[in-house]
Amino acid sequence: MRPLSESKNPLGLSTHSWANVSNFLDLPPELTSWDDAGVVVLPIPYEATTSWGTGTRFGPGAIIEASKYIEWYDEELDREPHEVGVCTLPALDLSMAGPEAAIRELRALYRDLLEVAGDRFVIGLGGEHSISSAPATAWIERLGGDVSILQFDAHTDLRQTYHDTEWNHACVMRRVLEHTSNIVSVGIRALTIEERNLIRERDLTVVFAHEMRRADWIDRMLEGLGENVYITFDVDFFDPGFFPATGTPEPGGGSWWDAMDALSAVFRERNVVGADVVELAPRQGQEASAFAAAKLIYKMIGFLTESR
Ligand SMILES: [Mn+2]
Repeated sequence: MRPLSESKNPLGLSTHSWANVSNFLDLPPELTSWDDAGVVVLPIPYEATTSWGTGTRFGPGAIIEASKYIEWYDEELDREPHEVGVCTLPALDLSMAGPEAAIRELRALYRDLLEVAGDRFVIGLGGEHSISSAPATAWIERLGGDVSILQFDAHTDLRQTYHDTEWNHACVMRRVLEHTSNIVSVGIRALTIEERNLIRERDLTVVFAHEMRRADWIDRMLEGLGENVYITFDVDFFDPGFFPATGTPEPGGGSWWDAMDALSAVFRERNVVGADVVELAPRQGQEASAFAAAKLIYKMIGFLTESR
């Protein structure tokens, strides 16, 4: 483990290992300090269990690189959301002693991080989807279960085990389901019959991708959500024609504007407490995907600043 300098480690989280990255949006120093930032970006370049395409460990770096080219002015919101201040933490280097050890380490880190973060909005950058159980369970614990987990995804990820581990990315929502059945999933178009039965048994809200062609799908999503919401956004929610650079692409996904409409509604109508964006697997010739992921995060920051 590499020791951190004082300035790179404002949290006292020195038992974790980190690597340096540049700042999301390439902001000037007065907008990136921990003390003044309203948003915290945590790069988690973790990848151990991807199914098909690998490379999600390069996701955070590609998102931060692409974010340097985003215009700070948002014409839809008619404001400059970057002024909220964004502190990008050093990238987290999780244990390589197997997926369970890594995710347990991340859960402990999130518990500590949310403690010191206070009102700051923490956005985790994956990495593979298995990381999302850490912030989700940290928020469930913190709010005594009073939080809905909103999942944008092609896959339900409700398998008990996959490839001999419960900590596979295909099992992430099953691990969350051990702590809450307050889960709303949007964009789903790949699941097993066992997962379908579990959704019925546990009465989970799912807006399947084919149902997003109906006018009321955002209302259905909102109806399933309580007041507090944590968002986990797997980029394979998007149609691979628009967003090809991901670990497990599925046809028939949501559009950019589907995501914008759903996100602006949830930030407007609910209290969003935190988010993660996972499963970007950067590939040569598909650089637009990293730009889309970076812009997606900036739009979330914009909707957040408008809602507060
Ligand atoms: Mn997925």
